[in-house]
Amino acid sequence: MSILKILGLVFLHVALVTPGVQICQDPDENAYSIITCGAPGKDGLPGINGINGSKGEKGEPGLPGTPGKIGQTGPRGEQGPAGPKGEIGDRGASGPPGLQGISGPTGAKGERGANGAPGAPGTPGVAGPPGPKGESGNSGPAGPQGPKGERGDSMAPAIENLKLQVTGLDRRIRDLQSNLEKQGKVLSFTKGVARSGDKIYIINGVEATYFDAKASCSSSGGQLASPRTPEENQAIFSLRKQVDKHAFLSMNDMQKEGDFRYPSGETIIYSNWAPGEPNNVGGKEHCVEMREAGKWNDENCTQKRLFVCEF
Ligand SMILES: [Ca+2]
Ligand SMILES: [Ca+2]
Repeated sequence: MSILKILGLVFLHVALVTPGVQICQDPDENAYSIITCGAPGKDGLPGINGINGSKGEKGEPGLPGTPGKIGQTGPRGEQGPAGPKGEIGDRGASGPPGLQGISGPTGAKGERGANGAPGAPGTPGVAGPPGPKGESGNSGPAGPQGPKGERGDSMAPAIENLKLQVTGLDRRIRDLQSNLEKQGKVLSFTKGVARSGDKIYIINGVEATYFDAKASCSSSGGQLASPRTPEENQAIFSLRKQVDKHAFLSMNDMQKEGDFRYPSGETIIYSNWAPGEPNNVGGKEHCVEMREAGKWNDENCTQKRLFVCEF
């Protein structure tokens, strides 16, 4: 028999001995219902608190609470890494013009410009020294007879005539002295002499640059040889042949390339160029030398050459 049945029987027995209590059979024979039949009893004393039940399961999360107050500003953090490069912005408007720059370095020298227009005539130069006395001209026709003069001193005309003769002789002596000095210079210079017509050509055997040769001839009263005919060229060549050295002549094309002129500025009227000359080698040949067989070559003026003076 189970404990529940024993307790049921005890409880039934108590009920039966208690007035006003009726026991009713329940269809379930293992159960009994007690029904109070008499007057209701008084409330009993409160029972002792029961033992705490087992802990229930965790309930659902409650609703979010209200936001708290904003806290104080924290200390500044360290600078983060540089961000990615941004896109190129739009081109800005043109700025104001800059200040003028400083002058650049001086450029290279330009080429020589064209010749300018001829200038106005210059003032006349100082008159040169008197030239040599000319030859006496032919006597002119006799003039008309003059009026008869007064009677004078019989010796006076003779004395006056003598004075004139002395003056003339004095002038001739000075001319002769000048010619002697000139010939002395020429003779000191001479190593060879040649003639053609009224021209005299002389060499002294010395070699010099064109410029020194020109100055040497001028100091002796002459100039560098300037042959104007085949005969004159041949006379000069006879001197050149004696020393077998190339000889400077006077002509040059210093003013204009290829335009050979005499020292007077006159364009040459005769030439005897060697084949292929003048060729202006290196752009530096502006003087003329006489070579073998009397042929001409344009040569650098700074070369040293025999030179021929012309008187
Ligand atoms: Ca030349
Ligand atoms: Ca040449």
